[in-house]
Amino acid sequence: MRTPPNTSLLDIAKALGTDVLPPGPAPAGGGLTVSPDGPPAPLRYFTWAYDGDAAGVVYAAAYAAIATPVRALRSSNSMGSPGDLIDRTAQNTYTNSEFGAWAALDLGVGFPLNPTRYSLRNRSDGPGNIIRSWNLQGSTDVGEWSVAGINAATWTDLDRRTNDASLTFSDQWGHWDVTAQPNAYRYIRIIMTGPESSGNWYLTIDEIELYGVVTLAPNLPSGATGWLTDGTHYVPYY
Ligand SMILES: [Ca+2]
Repeated sequence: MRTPPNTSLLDIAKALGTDVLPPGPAPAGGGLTVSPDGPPAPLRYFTWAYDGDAAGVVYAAAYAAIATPVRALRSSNSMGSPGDLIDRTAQNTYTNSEFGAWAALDLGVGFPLNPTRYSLRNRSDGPGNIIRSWNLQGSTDVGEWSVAGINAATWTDLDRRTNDASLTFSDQWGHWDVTAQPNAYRYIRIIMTGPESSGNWYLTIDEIELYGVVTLAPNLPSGATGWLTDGTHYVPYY
């Protein structure tokens, strides 16, 4: 499915009955062409410019079609849906109040990210229940894209924040540097490690954005049938 830049991706995702963003560009059209070879430069840099910018991996996947589609999932959904995390639209969205509530992203096959910084946005209508203690984690072995599959995977802590009061009002963005020396991960999640500002365990993050270095596979990722390029970016297609 080819998505016009100003189309609401969340609407499309919901129309499809999924929180998976629509697939990337088709081989023809949109200024993208098929490359018979692999990417000439294996490293792709996503560098933070400002909170809510267009420079991160999630934005690139959703709007610029220079990354693989991103999937989102949460430990539960009390208000809203996991797609709220990646649609660049302000919502009042949150999980149930539960110990270790989490929100996870799948960056797709052949697109592992070595994260260096991340941004989170607080929900709308959120003077309370603001995240205070969490870990940013990475995984490479999620077997099934489900709550059970994510709970069963191996997760490595990449950044730990405790009683961090950076976020204080509705729709506010914040950003943090990854403090660990990370490897490259296909799966990234935010998991609560302490109660939010109201003493409960609602995860009230409304957006996640990721920055760092992607190392493209030297060969076509499993399942990919070719490479697309616009002259500056390469992405596998399926
Ligand atoms: Ca949102």
